[in-house]
Amino acid sequence: MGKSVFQCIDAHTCGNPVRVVKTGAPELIGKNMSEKRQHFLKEYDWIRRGLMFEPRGHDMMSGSIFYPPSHIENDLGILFIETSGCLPMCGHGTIGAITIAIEEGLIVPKIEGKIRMETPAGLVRITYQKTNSKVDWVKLTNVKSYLAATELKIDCSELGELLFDVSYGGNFYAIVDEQPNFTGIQDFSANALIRFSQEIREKINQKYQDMFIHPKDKTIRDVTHVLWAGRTISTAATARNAVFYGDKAIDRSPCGTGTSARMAQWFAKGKLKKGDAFIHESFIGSQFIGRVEDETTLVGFNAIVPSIQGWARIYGHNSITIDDDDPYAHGFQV
Ligand code: PYC
Repeated sequence: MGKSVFQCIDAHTCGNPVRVVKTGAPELIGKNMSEKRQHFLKEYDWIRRGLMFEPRGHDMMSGSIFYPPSHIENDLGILFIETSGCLPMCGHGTIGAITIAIEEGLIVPKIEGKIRMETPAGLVRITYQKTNSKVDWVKLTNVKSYLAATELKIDCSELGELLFDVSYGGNFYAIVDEQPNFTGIQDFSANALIRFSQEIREKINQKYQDMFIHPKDKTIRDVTHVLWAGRTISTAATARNAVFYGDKAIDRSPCGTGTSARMAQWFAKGKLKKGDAFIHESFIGSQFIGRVEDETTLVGFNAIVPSIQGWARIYGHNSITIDDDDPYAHGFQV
């Protein structure tokens, strides 16, 4: 491979990193972003590892690459790269990537203030507000989200038996609500939540093997994220979470796909109605505004169309080299 140089723009969405690869990414083959995601994973995963893992990245690192859309009516396609792999959909990644794309002039939307974006999980519609050259906020209307299973049980060696639900919001989430063996995220450190998550995610995917597969795209499967609930910090917030992803990450943002999954769970349980605002607070206290935009169905499941609104700030322009003469060219994890 020799030496490859990637021009990147770094930002954070409500505290969680977003690294957009502006130049240096490969062309991908496929009819849609789901097929292009498979091509990338097969041939170019070294780019993801090099840009996301240490020493060029870190446990929370997350990024994206823009591609031309497959359909003329859409503005762009996006590939999400992350420490865990290539996510089908990423909410904080979308908010950060769109903020970068607009502020840096990387895309020119067909209609000012509106973007149609192809993701591996499906079409995401976006609106944003700009003041002078700055994007104030980005709102995404996400893919159909649904509650897939409720009141499942798993054993956690430190906490004991836990009840959890599984909900889809662009990724499959195990959602652990407050219960006798888990009193809420306010009572635990990030390191403890990471430890519990690593153990239960593996056990869930063993015990409930082949149970969580997207009804329309079999490449989207298994519980990849764990959402732990807890007491809010702000009285204005509806709920708070700590979302575990990758191998050692707790999302610093309220997590867009996690918020979508959470709203689908609440909607199915009658705790949220169409049109209700759902202010979701992250582990560090940053907030997204979620909303149930519509009720729908997804191959036999009752589903919702959720929206998420949040903000991002650009903090760096980076020229990153991945050179085969570097023993850590393709990154490492400890
Ligand atoms: O915002 O959807 C999200 C997300 C997924 C993993 C980290 N953040």
